[in-house]
Amino acid sequence: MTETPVRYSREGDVALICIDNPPVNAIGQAVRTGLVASIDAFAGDPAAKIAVLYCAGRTFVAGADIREFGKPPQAPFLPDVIGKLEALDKPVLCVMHGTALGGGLELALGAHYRLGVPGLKIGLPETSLGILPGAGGTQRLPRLTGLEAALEMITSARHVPAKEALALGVIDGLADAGQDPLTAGLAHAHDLLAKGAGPRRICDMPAPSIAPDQLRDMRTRTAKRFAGQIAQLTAIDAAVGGAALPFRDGMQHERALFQTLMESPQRAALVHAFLAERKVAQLPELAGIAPRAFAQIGVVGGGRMGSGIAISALLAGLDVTLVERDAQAAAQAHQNVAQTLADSVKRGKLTDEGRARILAHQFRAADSYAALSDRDVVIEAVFEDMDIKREVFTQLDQHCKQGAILATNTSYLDIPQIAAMTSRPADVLGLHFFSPAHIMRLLEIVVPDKTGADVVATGFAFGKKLGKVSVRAGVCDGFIGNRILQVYRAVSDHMVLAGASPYAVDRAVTEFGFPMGPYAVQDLAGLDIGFMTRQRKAASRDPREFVARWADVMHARGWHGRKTGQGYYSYDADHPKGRPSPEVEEIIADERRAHGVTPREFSADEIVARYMAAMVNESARVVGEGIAARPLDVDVTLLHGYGFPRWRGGPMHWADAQGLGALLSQIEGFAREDAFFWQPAPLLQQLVRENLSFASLNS
Ligand code: 3H9
Repeated sequence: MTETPVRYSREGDVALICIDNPPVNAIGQAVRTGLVASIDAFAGDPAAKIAVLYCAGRTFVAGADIREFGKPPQAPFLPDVIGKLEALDKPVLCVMHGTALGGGLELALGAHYRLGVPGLKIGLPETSLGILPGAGGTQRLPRLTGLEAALEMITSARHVPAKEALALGVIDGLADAGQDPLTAGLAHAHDLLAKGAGPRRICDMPAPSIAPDQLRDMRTRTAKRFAGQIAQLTAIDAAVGGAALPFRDGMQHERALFQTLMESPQRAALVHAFLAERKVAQLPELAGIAPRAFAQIGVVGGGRMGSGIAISALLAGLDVTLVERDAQAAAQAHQNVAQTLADSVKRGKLTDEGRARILAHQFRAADSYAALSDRDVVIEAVFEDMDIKREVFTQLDQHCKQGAILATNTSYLDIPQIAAMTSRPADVLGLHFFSPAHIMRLLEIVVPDKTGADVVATGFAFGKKLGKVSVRAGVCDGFIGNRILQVYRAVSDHMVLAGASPYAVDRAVTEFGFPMGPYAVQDLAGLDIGFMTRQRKAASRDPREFVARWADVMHARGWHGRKTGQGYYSYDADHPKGRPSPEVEEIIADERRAHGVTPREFSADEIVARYMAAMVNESARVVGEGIAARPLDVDVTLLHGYGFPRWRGGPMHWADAQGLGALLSQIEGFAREDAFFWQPAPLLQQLVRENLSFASLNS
């Protein structure tokens, strides 16, 4: 018999079917083949009265093998394998531990009994990959839980904890704490045999129904929550349509819709996003490099950013000392952290006991750098001013132990210059968090030339511990994300100067899938931030660069965005999200007149075309210059820090899908109007010449 990742054995009258396919027991073709062989072996084994299906390793099956998606499907197909399991005339007990997701849960639903090991989470997260549960999940789960609960699980893609799974009837019981799947499975199988339990097939259970009003509401809510995406509504169609049909026909209905989604660009984009998020931390330079210890964390600065970083580390179980400039500021920082932890309790992210434990044992705020002398990693999060940074890093150099990593959270200052202020530049790097730091998942790990590889490895290990998606970035103004942002903001200003209103730009961009447009985002961040950036760059700016003076006029009037009630939008109690401001349009019109511009119309398509072309072109520069290691690093940065719609995969994935040749021609067309702004990125030109895609640079 050929070796497969599925083992069949027997203990007395209990057959054991064990899937052993690390790391997450994903069901690929070899597992499907192994399952068929084991099912046949069980069926033909007269001594086996019941089978226990379980997994080795850290988790039950985490789903179908995502890496097979987009390739020609190979038999045996998962729905058939599961159908074969369910059709057995001897009972099958499935024991799940870790995460039973997607095809994993669908496999379990084909078994006749289901037992969870405490700590188990179940879910059908396929819609988050742009597909639907395609191995019976939309047909079997509703028969157990009713349509409403099943559709909530399927459309939200959430991981459901064991107790809830039990309450929903998806599992029949929970093993004792500490029992492994095999021991628990054997004990439960003997109980079932003693009770004379036979096969109990979900396919034989009656199909549920849903009231038309309820269905309509659910579709409306889902369409709003997942605007632009197709998988969630299609999954509803599969479940509801299937429930009205005999089981076999329902399965075919599900299969047909599954295949349509499998072919969709959204599936390709979402799977790219999933795999890219995991690949960002896999850098050849870090292979085999052990990180340093990082249990003791120091933070300098207790403002919004510093306290957010501290909370992020505290929630990950690390010990944090935060230093502020004096006792009063330290007390304030302590209060900020305590308040945010209390909010985390309210949001269900932390228990009250957890909050009390953190404050009693894991966290302290001090007013002296000496308090940082035992810290493994210290992150500076003070005001963005080189003189202040100099003061901080000189102090850190004096007080921190040898081997401590000194990190700056700067978003644009020159990190090599900061490193040079210390006697240990190899221990310095950038850890650029995004605000609010305990919520936003992106972490740019900015690596100057002199930084040690083990320091970078520690940055990644630290980011992972905090639950961040960490992306390596090289040194330049804005690193990866803010550098690209500056360019797509600039192109928006170009369009506004030429006649588009800021509101039309925001509308087109949100219709494309961003949660907010560039002007609404500036209002949220504060127009004073943009003003300071313009000031900072004034001296080094190329005179050919267009700078929107209307923004200075607005700033001078004290219109600093949401916090002042007026920015690009006007905010009041009736319009908390803002309404267009005729005065802003007038200020912009003045500037058009000053430039002698006759305003012209911009369609939403043209706005998006220019916005995306500028973003992709700058992204290509960022990769070409080695600021981002690969195109996928840009994609992950924009997805996690800048609201790029996940179902479009990120700018580089999106560009590949459009065709790089077409994009380059478009940029060359724009360059005929403005050759300075629209200089095609050399990497983009090269890829087009060589008929290659950005994806070709990802491996
Ligand atoms: C499906 O089931 C379709 C069916 O309905 C219908 C079929 C007909 N496949 O995330 P981690 C890899 S769709 C292949 O870092 P964690 C992952 O890439 C599927 N590989 O660990 C990584 O590889 P590497 C529905 C997979 O502990 C390694 O495993 N299921 C798969 O942080 C470790 O992963 C899902 O959507 C897979 N399905 O989280 C669940 N899953 O080391 C997707 C993981 O080379 N998976 N890998 O980078 C997850 O959500 C998380 O991986 C999980 C573990 C929570 C399981």
